[in-house]
Amino acid sequence: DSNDQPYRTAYHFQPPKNWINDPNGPMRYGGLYHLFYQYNPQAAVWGNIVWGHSVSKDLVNWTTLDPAIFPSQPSDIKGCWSGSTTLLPGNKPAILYTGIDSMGHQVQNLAKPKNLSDPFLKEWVKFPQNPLMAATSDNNIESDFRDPTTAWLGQDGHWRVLVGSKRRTRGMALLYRSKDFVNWVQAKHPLYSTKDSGMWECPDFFPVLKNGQLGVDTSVNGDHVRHVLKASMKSQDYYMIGSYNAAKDVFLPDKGFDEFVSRYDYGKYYASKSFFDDGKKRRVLFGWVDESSIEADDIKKGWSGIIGIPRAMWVHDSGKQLVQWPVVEIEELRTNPVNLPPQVLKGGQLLQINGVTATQADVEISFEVSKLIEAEVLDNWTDPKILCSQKGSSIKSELGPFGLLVFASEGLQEFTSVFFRIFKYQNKNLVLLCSDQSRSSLNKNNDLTTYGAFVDVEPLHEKLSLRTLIDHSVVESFGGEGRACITARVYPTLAINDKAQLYAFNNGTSDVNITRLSAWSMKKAQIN
Ligand code: DQQ
Repeated sequence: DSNDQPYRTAYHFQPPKNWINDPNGPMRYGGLYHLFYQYNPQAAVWGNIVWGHSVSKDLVNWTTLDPAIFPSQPSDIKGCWSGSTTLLPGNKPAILYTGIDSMGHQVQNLAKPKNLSDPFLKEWVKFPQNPLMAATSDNNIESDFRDPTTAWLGQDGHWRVLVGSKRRTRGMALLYRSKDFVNWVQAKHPLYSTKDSGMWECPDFFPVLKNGQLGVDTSVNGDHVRHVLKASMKSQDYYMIGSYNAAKDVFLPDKGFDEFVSRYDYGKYYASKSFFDDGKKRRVLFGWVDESSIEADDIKKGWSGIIGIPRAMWVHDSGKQLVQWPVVEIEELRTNPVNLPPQVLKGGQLLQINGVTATQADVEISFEVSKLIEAEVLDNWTDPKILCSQKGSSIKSELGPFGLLVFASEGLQEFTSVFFRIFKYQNKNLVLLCSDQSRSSLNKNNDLTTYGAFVDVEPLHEKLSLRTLIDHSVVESFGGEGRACITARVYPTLAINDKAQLYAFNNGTSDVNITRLSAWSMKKAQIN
């Protein structure tokens, strides 16, 4: 009940209890969405890892089934770690996953459904020949050879798959090829590697259309697509956009993408995985959103880890970045709309948004600024996260901060602020989006780190839009129509249940216009 569990999410996915981390092998099969995830059946902390399994008709409501993959062979007896599904010809799913063998080594294993006519795919049969890939002496056999991707089919009829690894400090995606999905041979060169990036966890590699928002199957290649390479490292999911040279089997990042700089999300979001949804013809992304609380508190509440709202993902018209947006289905949960008329938000003004359930809401707000001459000048490029922590929501400038105060307690002892600030940098306008957790809870044991990202919008010609999904302990924000995403976890002690309040605020000295403010309470999804 929500009084004992004020932080439990109402529409972000989580199993009934215990620990989860990475989403694994998402796919659509027989009209159902399948989501697997790293799961500890015994406790709210990492350990005893199996593949938890849940299914959904709409990516919103989920039914949890028994774990699909759990230790049972010498090749996975110490754990069933991350991996992916591939749909083989004839629409036959296959799971490639990392097993921890009896020696503690990381190896790659194959499993297939026992009964293809069961839409729930409850039972999975492991290949007796497992493991199908073991590290060679080159790779860091013991600790760094894991997380196979969805495989793709080349023109030559051979499958390719990536496995995350590193050589000394160089992170890389190792490439393997197979004719029959059983016998895999390592290619001489990795698909791609970068120096000093460390181990690449959970790589993902897939095509995106150059134009438009639709997705394509993972095996598609040609002039009409770009390729995205994503790797998880240093607690963050980085990506590059580039092209896949199928003849040489290498990835070539576009100009400006020669290093891992761009991120799916600039908050807490890790080990994500995408899949092609052949129902709605889109690419959908799932990501793990870890807790920001201490382990003792996770044990007390009996669970840890959630999955971010599934996001449709495509390339922005500029070609320079990806755009992510919550799948449309989530809007079915919207209820009791509150629409405020366009209005001026004065410098220093706090505008309460009444009539929505402030702990369980979807808010869309757009701002327009007229006097950009007043933007603060930034002399040196600074990491946006550092800029956001130096200039929190209470530090005034001429233009901003302005945005939303969520999970605000009466009297504002607690609040989380998601806001914009505009700078002038090298004579251009630079828009910063921040998610400031520093005042989110009186319980200072929580990780209260502030997050920040630049949003590639031109505030003179475009609205500054922000959509924030609020869900008890989640603040999942999409700035600039999905051009910058920041997810945060917060654990207010006062601003819980019906005590939480929601505001729009402008802490700058100049007025800004709110051109749109729509908010909805969100119904509880049927999860579990
Ligand atoms: N989590 C899994 C690994 C992966 C890591 C283990 C990423 O396979 O590299 O639970 O969070």
